[in-house]
Amino acid sequence: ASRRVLIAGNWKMNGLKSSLTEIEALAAGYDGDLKAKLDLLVCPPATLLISAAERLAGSGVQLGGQNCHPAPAGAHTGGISAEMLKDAGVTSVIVGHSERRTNLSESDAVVMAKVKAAWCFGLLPIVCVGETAEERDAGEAVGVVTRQVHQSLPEGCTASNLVIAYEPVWAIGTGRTPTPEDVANIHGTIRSVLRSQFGVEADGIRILYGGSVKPDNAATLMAVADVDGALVGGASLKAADFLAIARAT
Ligand code: G2H
Repeated sequence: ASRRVLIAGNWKMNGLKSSLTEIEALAAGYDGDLKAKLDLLVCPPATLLISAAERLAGSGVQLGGQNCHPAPAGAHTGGISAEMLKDAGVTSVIVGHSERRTNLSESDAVVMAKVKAAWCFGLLPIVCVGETAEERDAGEAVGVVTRQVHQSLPEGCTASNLVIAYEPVWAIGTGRTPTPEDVANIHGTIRSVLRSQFGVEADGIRILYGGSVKPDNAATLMAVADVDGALVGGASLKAADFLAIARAT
């Protein structure tokens, strides 16, 4: 199956009103060549979404949230629902990032509930999976990622309603990246788990790589089999770096 590349930027808890100039630079930099070859998505903090949506209007750059609450609405102080994201101009949402799985004890079951919440409001969930350093050293990387894919995804996943991001936890924000062989091994594993769960539909589901993607390693990582794009953290904060990654892809 041919899969359109997706380059997604995750600003995490970075970005103030002054950062909207970077959003404007992204909108201006997503030119005809880039539009022809890939989708570009930026996920700034929730406080900037409405302003970012205004800046991105008509540019083709997509806007995403970094998380959503599993419930549709209600007494959840501080929570942001999938419907609120939709209302702010968002089309995608990152779900189950390791920083939330680890630091906020987000389980596979919670991640699955968030995927369903995203679907309720027509958002495309980007579901993150990935092993820790300890799990990798113990030879458990394939097992952990397989379990996360199995247990985080509801029935009914298709190429148009799901994106997976493989982010080895030890590669996040560390400047360390797995070898192309390691990436190929895990992405191939995810592809076969998806195929066994969802059949031929799985062949169109995009699997992104995330963890210390930079302009100078993007081409190598993006050339790996079954890598359909990137989830970029630190290097997405500056439009020039983020666009350089997209161009290198
Ligand atoms: C992994 C990634 C973005 P970074 O978390 O999701 O961050 O590119 O900074 O490693």
